[in-house]
Amino acid sequence: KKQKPCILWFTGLSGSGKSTVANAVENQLFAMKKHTYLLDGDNVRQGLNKGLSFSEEDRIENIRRVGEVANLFCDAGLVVVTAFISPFAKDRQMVRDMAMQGQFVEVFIDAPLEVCEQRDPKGLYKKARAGEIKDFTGIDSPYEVPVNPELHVVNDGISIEEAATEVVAYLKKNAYI
Ligand code: GGZ
Repeated sequence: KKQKPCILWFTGLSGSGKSTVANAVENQLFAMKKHTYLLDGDNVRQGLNKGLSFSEEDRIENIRRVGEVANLFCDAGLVVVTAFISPFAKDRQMVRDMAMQGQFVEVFIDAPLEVCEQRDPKGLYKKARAGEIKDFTGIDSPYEVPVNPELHVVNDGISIEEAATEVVAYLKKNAYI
């Protein structure tokens, strides 16, 4: 069966598991011989979006460009997976509006701030608390919780594989794959 291209737009706090779950989703899809492309805040900000800060204005531009690139890959027929905090509801709406009807799947990777802060894989929350990083999402910059995401994954107390399986199940159920 042919796959139907879509953009799997992951949103969530730093440390919520977006990138990890996105990677696991990609691996599961690869095993099913589906063609995917992953865009991740971590690497996109070192290349395409090098020079953009975490000010509100630059975050908007970060998300806008990613939305455009995601559309290109989607046009090429891929299941595009993006992993950006994308903290502002209006910016998520912007990329949704940029996508073709029915091709945008918003996936809220939901882990409580306390949990993310405890994980703190890169020590960024610690630095933000100490005032060494400013405008840090969840600390002194807002995260607007998605109101109507296509998929809400509570990534607290479940394994990465389980979280990824929820996403893949959604894609199957809705005939994307
Ligand atoms: C949020 C920041 C910040 C600030 C650096 N606020 O957990 P990480 O480290 O690996 O992922 C985070 C990444 C966020 O980039 P995004 O492009 O996803 O953000 S946005 O969608 O809001 O544009 C975090 C790191 O960059 N990081 N400074 N101030 N996250």
